[in-house]
Amino acid sequence: MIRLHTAGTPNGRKVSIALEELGLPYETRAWDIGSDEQKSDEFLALNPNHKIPVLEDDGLVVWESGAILLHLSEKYGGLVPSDPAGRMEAIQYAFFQTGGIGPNLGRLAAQLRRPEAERNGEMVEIFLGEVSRLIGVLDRILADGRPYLAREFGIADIMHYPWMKPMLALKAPPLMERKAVVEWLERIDERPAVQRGMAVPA
Ligand SMILES: N[C@@H](CCC(=O)N[C@@H](CS)C(=O)NCC(=O)O)C(=O)O
Repeated sequence: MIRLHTAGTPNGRKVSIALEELGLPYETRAWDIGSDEQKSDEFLALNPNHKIPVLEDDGLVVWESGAILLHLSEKYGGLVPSDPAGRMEAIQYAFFQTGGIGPNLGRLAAQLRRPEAERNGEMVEIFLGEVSRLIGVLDRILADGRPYLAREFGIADIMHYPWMKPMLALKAPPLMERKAVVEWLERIDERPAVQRGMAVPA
């Protein structure tokens, strides 16, 4: 039995997309992170770092989205290239996302959600600058014509997509000027399993 502990956020949706892509049956438990439900004793027993996503899989508890996607790939097969170099490339992009686009876009979005008068202008400038730089890095990588980051669709793309999809929907300027990134996101957009994963939790 697979149970996904999640919320309607990009990190949670990485895992629902992976589960949908792999065609695995799973149960969803949605936590209200707006009311700090993830800081309850019940949640802390699953993840002492009080963050979704958490995956329970036949008694094994895994937290951190990158680790969860690797677990799913290793146990069920798929989403990571089978050759050693391709596998390492996919893992490299997963780490790149959790240390790059994830925290920087997350902090930028947290600033932009505040009323303008309450924003910290210096923080907005720092996070926006880093997000723009990271999108430029992805653009240079994708400009060689590869369809997906680790060439085959998989965890490298899934780690990034739910974070960058809102920027695509908003036609955010630092993204729209990066043609290869926009085309890559549009390619991922078309996948039915991605669309189903993005609708979790219902
Ligand atoms: N590095 C973690 C980040 C997880 C994360 O930041 N989750 C957010 C929601 S997207 C959360 O649960 N925040 C609640 C909190 O920080 O208390 C991962 O990739 O799984």
